[in-house]
Amino acid sequence: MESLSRVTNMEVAAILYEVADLLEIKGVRFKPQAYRRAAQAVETLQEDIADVAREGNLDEIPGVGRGIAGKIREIVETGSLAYLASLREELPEGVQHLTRLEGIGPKKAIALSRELGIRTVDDLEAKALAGRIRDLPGFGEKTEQNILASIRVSRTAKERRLLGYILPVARDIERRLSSLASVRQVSLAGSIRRRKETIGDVDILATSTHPEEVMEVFSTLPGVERVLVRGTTKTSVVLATGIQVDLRVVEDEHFGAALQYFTGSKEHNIALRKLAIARNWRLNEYGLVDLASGRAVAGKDEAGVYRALGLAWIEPELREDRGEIEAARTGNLPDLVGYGSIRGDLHVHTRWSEGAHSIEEMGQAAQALGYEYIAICDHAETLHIARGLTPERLAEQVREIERINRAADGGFTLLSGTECNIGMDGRPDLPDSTLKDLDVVVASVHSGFKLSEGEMTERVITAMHNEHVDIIGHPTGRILLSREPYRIDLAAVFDAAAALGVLMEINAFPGRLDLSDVNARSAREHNVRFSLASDAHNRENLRYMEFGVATARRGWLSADAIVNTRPLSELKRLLRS
Ligand code: DGT
Ligand code: CA
Ligand code: CA
Ligand code: ZN
Repeated sequence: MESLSRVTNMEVAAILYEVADLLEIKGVRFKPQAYRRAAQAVETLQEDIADVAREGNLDEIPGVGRGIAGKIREIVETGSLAYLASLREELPEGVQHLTRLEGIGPKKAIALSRELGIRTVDDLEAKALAGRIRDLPGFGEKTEQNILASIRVSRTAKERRLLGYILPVARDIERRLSSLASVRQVSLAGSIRRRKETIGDVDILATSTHPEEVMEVFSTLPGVERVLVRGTTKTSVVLATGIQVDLRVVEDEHFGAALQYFTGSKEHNIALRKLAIARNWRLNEYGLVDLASGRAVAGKDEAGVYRALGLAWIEPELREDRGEIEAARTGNLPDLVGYGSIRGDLHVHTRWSEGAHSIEEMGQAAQALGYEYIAICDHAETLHIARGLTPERLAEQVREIERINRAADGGFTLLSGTECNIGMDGRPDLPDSTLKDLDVVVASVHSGFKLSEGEMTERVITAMHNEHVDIIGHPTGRILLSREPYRIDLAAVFDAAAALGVLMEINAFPGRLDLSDVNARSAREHNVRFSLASDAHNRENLRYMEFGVATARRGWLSADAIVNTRPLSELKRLLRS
């Protein structure tokens, strides 16, 4: 067992992110991006950062240069970073809490801190409610209202975490528990098993011959900061990252019923219990019992519970009481796209714009995942913050892609592409003469989020009328836990997409998942087809595809609705020429 004091990848990443934030607040150029890229790489690293440090291989992590490698070594060895402490001292206290709010940049944060002595979000809220913000130079009443709105969004953010960041942590705990000799069965349950986009707490279920031993191991796992409840049937802990994990140890004969119950959702369970009551049965976490005879009808395995109620087994991703029970009763459950059904990634970035790796490196990593193709979609010129490509640079990139494809031994293809920006007038920020030579054109909104619904809808539909545009990237622009989607008439967009043969992206980046599950399902009802994409910024990010598949499954999608489940030849026919 490893020692408790070991820093986790997420803790290291958190320190690097804070350094990036503080440098940005100070107005330092380039360094914030370097720290953020390193943080992202550490966060998504497969290996344990402490091991990598011990082996002296830190600067082999993509995106981590010599300087930052030294900083990481210090964090791993001492648990903290002197550089961060000195940055914190230079800036007015609390500024970095304020800049986390959408719409508050460094200048505003420093003004709020210096002029009004605001140190915390709570204090900011109190002063905004008291009307004290509006009189500061450069603020005004509208800004005051926007600040209150941002605080409301960030409040819900505090309580939930992104699936993409929690699932690896949960799987790690699951693996450690299942390696114990006394443990017979282990499964994730709750929202994380349903692959909901955000997670309140992690639920895990196990059966064991020695529950006390399991609970002892669980409550002393690396990363556990506090034990909230300690019993032989339920133990709850809080990890250093603030995530709560509940472990329940149940009897083998109840495992299926407990798994069903603790997977939820609550709404799904309530609907299921109604079916039981109609048969004069009782359904709870111990099983399904016939009240007349007292006989147990089911409980050992989960499928048995559904079977007894006259239902086909329902995939956890569907258990939201959105029609899945009726579908299971009538044999109409969808044939969901599988996690292994994706043949390629249709939107990734490279070093040519804001990514961390070369085209070859992204290609090799994609091939290692078993993909047949990958589309290189770097940003175009107007997206300066992402070092977008001019038409000339893009033409150069296309030639480079062709060169690599020619040199390859076949079986894997790099597709040329772009993630161009949709201008305020709905035009892509690359000329048609450039777009026509690309295999894949993703067009996304990256600015001007404040348009009216009508204007935004027209803007995006105008972009779809450009015959070279294949895919609308992250179609609602939301950032989970931080930015609301922009206003847009999705039904109109979906109708246009179906008519024009434009694909809607399901962007799998953990903070996006855009289209969402619900929107994807609605798009499918409008006969839209989809592109699933990781939007990877480095090779490790390619693994985010899993969360896009989860979103598609929660949106009831089958493989046939998703173009990148098709082999390359078919894919090419499904893209607009
Ligand atoms: P979360 O943690 O907010 O992301 O969402 P869940 O779904 O994981 O909710 P959680 O952790 O409170 O409870 C786990 C499961 O236990 C939940 O999905 C269904 C079941 N459950 C919890 N409370 C109730 C309840 O009051 N009634 C019923 N029928 N089921 C419940
Ligand atoms: Ca939960
Ligand atoms: Ca729970
Ligand atoms: Zn984008």
